[in-house]
Amino acid sequence: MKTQVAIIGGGPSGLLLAQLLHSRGIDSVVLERKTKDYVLGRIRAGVLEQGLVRLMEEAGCAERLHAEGIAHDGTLVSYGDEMFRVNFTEHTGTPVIVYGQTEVTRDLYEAREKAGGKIEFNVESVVIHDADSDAPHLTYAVDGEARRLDCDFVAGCDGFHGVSRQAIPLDVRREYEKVYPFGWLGILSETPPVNHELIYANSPRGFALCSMRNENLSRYYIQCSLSDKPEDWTDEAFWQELKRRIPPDQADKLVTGPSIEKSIAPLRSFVTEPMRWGRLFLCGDAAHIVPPTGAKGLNTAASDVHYLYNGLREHYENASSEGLDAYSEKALARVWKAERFSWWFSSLMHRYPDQSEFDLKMQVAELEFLRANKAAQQAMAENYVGLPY
Ligand code: FAS
Ligand code: PHB
Repeated sequence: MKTQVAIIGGGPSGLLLAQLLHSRGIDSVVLERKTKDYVLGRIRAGVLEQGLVRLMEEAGCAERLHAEGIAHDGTLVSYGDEMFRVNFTEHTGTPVIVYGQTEVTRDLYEAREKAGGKIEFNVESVVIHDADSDAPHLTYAVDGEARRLDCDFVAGCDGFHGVSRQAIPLDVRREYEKVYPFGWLGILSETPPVNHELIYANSPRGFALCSMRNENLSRYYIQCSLSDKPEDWTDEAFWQELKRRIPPDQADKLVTGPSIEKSIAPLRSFVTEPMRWGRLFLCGDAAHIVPPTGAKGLNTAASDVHYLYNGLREHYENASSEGLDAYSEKALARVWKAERFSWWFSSLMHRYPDQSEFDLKMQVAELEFLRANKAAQQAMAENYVGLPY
């Protein structure tokens, strides 16, 4: 089989790229390791930057997002018994949109299927060949049948555990990593959100986040030990712990209910440089990971897709390699700013096992400064709603 762009990974990065390319008549094939249901069953991001919303519009997939997405003009930040609000719209003129990654992915799958897009599921043993030549190709297997896909370009959209990053030679690749000494235990419950906006809470017992998917589907997280397993936590134990970590007036109105999903995500900051090797381009989690505190994971994958899509479009429409040649540097410039914000907000809101009394004083001082200082809130708002592409 031959295509113009071979895309490894049928998550949001791969699907969004495929749909954008399709909108310009550029052919692609998506190779996905799992089934569509498995991909849609992963509960992940919940907050979209306007940049991703605009890309979904450009891809012709934003109808349900506009109908069901919830605009948030700000967020609450609590520490101890204190709480204040950071107003995104006041500082940036821009809200964020609360709309689950699952729904983004569902919309993209629906659009690809409607357009007759080529997606192969249950793909195994993907190997990238001759990425640093003018004629790369992939080999892989489906149900034990060996297959080959010849292409002009390869987009590595296969996430942190994919194969694309490994195709960049070790003597070329530079990796940067920070592993956090805790994870996030998250649950999904068919209950009304405790508040109409998100609450990020720094409590003596650890971090908590009150989020949502819609007016009757709530998403909550508490910082947990890396040794914890979801089955260690009953629903009741989770609710009791969450109530201890959020302000009392919020805890009093928290509506609890059975969890319909419960999982633990480890937190790490990770970046691979470069994000290009010959005709292989890494996108999204294949190249970088952020702690979810700043809601930057999915949104930084989107800016990668924006840069790569436009580079490929220029190649095919104007025979220009300018966008592709600038891809890695341009994507990384924004990736590192997302890494910084996610690290900063994680450092501000979590309790670390080795924190000294002085460290705790620094956290409170930073929170007090953020609470009182307009410039500090402006900086947080600009990063949270999304820096320019
Ligand atoms: P993805 O990992 O989503 O998709 C990669 C796809 O490639 C997967 O479908 C995988 O099956 C496939 N694949 C892998 N190897 C392959 C191979 N060899 N061959 C073919 N296919 C292969 N971000 C937030 O903003 N907020 C959050 O709360 C949040 N929570 C998260 C929780 C968890 C547990 C994880 C892992 C991530 C979370 N993220 C969160 C980040 C997440 O949203 C990612 O940024 C987003 O999924 C990135 O999308 P992709 O780059 O498409 O990678
Ligand atoms: C979510 O709703 O899953 C979510 C929201 C904001 C974050 C992280 C996760 O920072």
